[in-house]
Amino acid sequence: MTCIQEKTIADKVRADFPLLHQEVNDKPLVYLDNAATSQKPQFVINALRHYYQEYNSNVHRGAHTLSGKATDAYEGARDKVAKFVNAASRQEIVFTRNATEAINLVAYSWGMDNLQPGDEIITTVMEHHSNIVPWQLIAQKTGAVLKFVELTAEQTFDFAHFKTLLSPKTKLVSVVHVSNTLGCINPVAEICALAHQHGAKVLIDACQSVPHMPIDVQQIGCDWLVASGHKMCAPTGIGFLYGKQEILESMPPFLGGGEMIAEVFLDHSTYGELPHKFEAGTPAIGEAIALGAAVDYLNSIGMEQIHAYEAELTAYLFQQLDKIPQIKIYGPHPNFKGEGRAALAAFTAGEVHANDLATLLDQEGVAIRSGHHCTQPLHRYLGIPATARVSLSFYNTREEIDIFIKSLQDTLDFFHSILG
Ligand code: C6P
Repeated sequence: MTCIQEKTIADKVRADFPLLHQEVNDKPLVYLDNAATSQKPQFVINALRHYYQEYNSNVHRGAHTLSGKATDAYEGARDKVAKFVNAASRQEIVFTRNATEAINLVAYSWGMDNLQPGDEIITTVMEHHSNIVPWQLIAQKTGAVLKFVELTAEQTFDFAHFKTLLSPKTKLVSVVHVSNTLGCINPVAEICALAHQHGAKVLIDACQSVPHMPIDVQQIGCDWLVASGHKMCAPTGIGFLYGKQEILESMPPFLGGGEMIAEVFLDHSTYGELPHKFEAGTPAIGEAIALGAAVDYLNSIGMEQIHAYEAELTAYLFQQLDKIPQIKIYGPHPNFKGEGRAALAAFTAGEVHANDLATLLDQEGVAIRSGHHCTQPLHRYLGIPATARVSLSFYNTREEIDIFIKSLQDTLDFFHSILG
């Protein structure tokens, strides 16, 4: 009897990604650095090329046909992003360069206006530098104080500790949804509900969740949420800030210049409506349009389906990594279905340095990341200088995980043969 295997999502979509079909160091590329940046489907590349070849024009200012076309496509991309995260209105989506710029926008615009000496900002020890450094800068300027939620024994968000940090002094909670190092999925809806009971606002860094699972900002209940396009099949140079309309309306502009004004006089200016108030200067038009195409592409596969397939891959990855005794993975372990954490694993391998591992794996065509992944405080908290990190996407396959595991095992065997 022949058994016909059902096609996986990866089987169906791999042909869409031109970059995946190449050799690196004379070996077929196995790209497992998706948390750093995702690859781009031809559909998205075409959207960018099409803009530059067919209707490159500035937006919101030209009476001519091409400018109208560019404006419609740019604003159409905003509608797509708004729907993708279930924002209540398109005014709630501000295009930024990336998630980092979106956090800085909130830190400078809202933070400088609303934080006083002694006010408290709660964040966590697992944050990316992008969700620590802007708050340090604002704390230095305003006299606000930073507090950090620590980890549970399973290396997840310690909710009990979070509760002890909340007080009437808490003005802001800024938390990552999915850690880029621990892979834990934080209980963001519960965090928002509790923070709001204490009168604090909440920002969610959704860089590592938006590309991998359905996101509903209204269900989460956050005040702001940020993400980067380049991690969700779109180009670099484009990201977005979601903010509740009444909060964005109450915030002053972050950057001043063209596009964001209503009227300019020599001694003062009035500002445009949302979201333009926060989009000073000529935006990344083609990149925003391509982000809209990336949203269309992800929707055509389905975010539920992507999440479920990546969970299967996660279960398989952990089964295989667990067979190698020297490997210590950080963050929570998934259940047998691969649920309970994101599709990435940051790990150490005994005495072998993560950078050496990544360099030798690269010789086998396997791309992983090594170092601190912009979470130096977390690495310090865990008492380790660096980790190697493998991070998956919906276009990865079990066969690629097998190649990674074999290369990893061969590399470790090599090191043990020379280190004794
Ligand atoms: N993490 C990684 O390899 P930008 O640079 O603005 O696009 O994204 C910043 C950022 C913010 N938060 C989280 C949770 C992130 O993972 C990142 C980017 C990459 O893990 C590059 S350091």
